[in-house]
Amino acid sequence: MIMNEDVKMNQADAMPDPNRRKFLNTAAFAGLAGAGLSVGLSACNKESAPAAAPAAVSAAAPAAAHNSVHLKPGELDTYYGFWSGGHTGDFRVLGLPSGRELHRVPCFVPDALVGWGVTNESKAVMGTKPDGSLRYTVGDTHHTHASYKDGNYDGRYAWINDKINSRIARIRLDYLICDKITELPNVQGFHGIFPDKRDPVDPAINYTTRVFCGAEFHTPLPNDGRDADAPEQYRALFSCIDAETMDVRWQVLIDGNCDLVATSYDGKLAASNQYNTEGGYHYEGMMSAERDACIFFNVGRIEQAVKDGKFKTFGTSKVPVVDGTKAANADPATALVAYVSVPKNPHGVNASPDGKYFICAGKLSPTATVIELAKVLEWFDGKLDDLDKAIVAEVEIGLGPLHTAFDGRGNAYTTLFLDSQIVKWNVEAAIKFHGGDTNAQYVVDRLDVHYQPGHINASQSETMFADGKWLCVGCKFSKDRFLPVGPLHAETEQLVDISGDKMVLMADHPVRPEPHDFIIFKRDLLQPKQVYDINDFPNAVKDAKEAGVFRDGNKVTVKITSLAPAFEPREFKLKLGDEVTVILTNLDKIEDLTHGFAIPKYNVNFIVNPQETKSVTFKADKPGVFWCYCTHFCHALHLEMRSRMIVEA
Ligand code: CUK
Ligand code: CUA
Ligand code: CA
Repeated sequence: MIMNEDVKMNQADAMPDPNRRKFLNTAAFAGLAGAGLSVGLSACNKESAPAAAPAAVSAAAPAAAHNSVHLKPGELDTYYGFWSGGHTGDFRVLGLPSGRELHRVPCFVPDALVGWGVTNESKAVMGTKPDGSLRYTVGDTHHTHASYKDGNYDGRYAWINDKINSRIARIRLDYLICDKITELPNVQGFHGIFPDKRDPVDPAINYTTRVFCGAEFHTPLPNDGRDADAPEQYRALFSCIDAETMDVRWQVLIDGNCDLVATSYDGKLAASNQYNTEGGYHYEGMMSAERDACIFFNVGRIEQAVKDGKFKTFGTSKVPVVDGTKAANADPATALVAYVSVPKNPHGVNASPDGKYFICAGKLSPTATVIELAKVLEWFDGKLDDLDKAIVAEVEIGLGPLHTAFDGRGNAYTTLFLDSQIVKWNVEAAIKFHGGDTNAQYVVDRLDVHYQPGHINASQSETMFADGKWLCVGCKFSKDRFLPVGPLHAETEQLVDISGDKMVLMADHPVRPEPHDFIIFKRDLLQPKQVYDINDFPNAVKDAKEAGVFRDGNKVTVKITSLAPAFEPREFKLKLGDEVTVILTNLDKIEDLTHGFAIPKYNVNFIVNPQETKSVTFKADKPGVFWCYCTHFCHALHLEMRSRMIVEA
């Protein structure tokens, strides 16, 4: 707990502009949100319900008694964070509480450091056109989540979405590399993603075997140019991916759209919030209804329907698609999906760590909706007459609620985009208030953040072991928080100590736009390997004696090894017009001993980590001498580490 005197003093120091909230709210309504949004929100300009209003705003300054974010030199972080990179199409690894970025794993977009999109191996993962060039070179990652076992992370895999081209990438957590990418058929705007936590039927499978993917944009199905102006043909698909093979197992045809995705701890339900149940083409149409929905998928029933052959397919895709439209799912006894109503354009659906609730944030409504999973299952069992009775709370929490995290002590933390705040609220108290107990004070605390927060997450929040220590919030606008660097501002990732009653803002970190979602978990849940196994690479050059030039007509394979400070061979000859494949194995076995391999004028650069093998293929179309050189500082003779490539005219 902070002493009151400290709060006053530090608050004065830390908040130079006491009027910024007024500025932000005005700006948010006039500029960020647009006129239409302020109409949608007019109801919540009035003072909200008594319980929602009174909590004082937390101090914005750190106090010595709280968890320190300052690590001594050489000291290691206690948590890992996995962050989505946004436009850079990558996956980032942070250490917390320091906030230091430790690693980037390229997935959807080429990366010059590791040679992602340059090497044959990475191109095979990314996907190529018939001419061998990359199918896509842009990406937009939003959500990343990791595989589970017994309700906690098991350190096997993480997944991340690419919204632009509807791709899902898997990251192997033993080496922190992307090893598979799948493109979802008949999907545009693949947004929400979440792994399951156990099998709905087989109790022995208490770990992740599926990943669910939501389609945010509705399109004509099939989308082949026929039905652009036929709104009744527009639908979205919810997809299930096999966690091991990364094949698409099945899809569900739904009304409306998907946004974020959540899964239950018992494996029986997956859900997605829906903001465009109207099927609008433009934002006015997408916000015309007072309520939208959270759609629940009954995983066991869907898979039985697929087994029973009750599906169709679209276009050239062979993936079975079951019918999840409202019309086909009115009868609970046979329903595959259930549409629970949620106020206007919800954003975010998050599973509470006690396994009982999913929470949808209102976005255009100042509310959070708490849905009890046991009641949704009762509806499927024919024991609940009205599906909306699964809503156990719908309470006002503030303006523009988006995403929610948990502390494992019964509290939820929701970002308020328009208010530029985090609101901490107690879920059981909210349920009591909703049930008629107007004395139930569900809002516990509020904290100003800087500014316009989107995603939020807390340490272990997405597991059964939420520990209520740290919370991070991704703020979409940094405004005055950092030195100006031109028109493009950094975003602000802020770290908050949530171990006490009051939230305490501990640190600001600039981040290149635009990351969205992230998870935070204890460091002992991840045990990455630091040296590859040479036998994992079928094309490895296992000994310097195997190195050399191997010619078959004009197809040439150059086998190279690296062992600091030399490549083997030290030089090799090619003929103009040769089709060349360079295979490079790094024979160094020492941790951290990485070499690079660049060929001037040939657009080649990649690295090989200890015991790793990579290859590149190119045409020898420029005669001359080219110094292939090591790009990764490895040795006192790093600059001398070269091999001479001679292309004879
Ligand atoms: S969305 Cu980014 S703030 Cu793509 Cu997860 Cu909500
Ligand atoms: Cu090898 Cu630098
Ligand atoms: Ca809507």
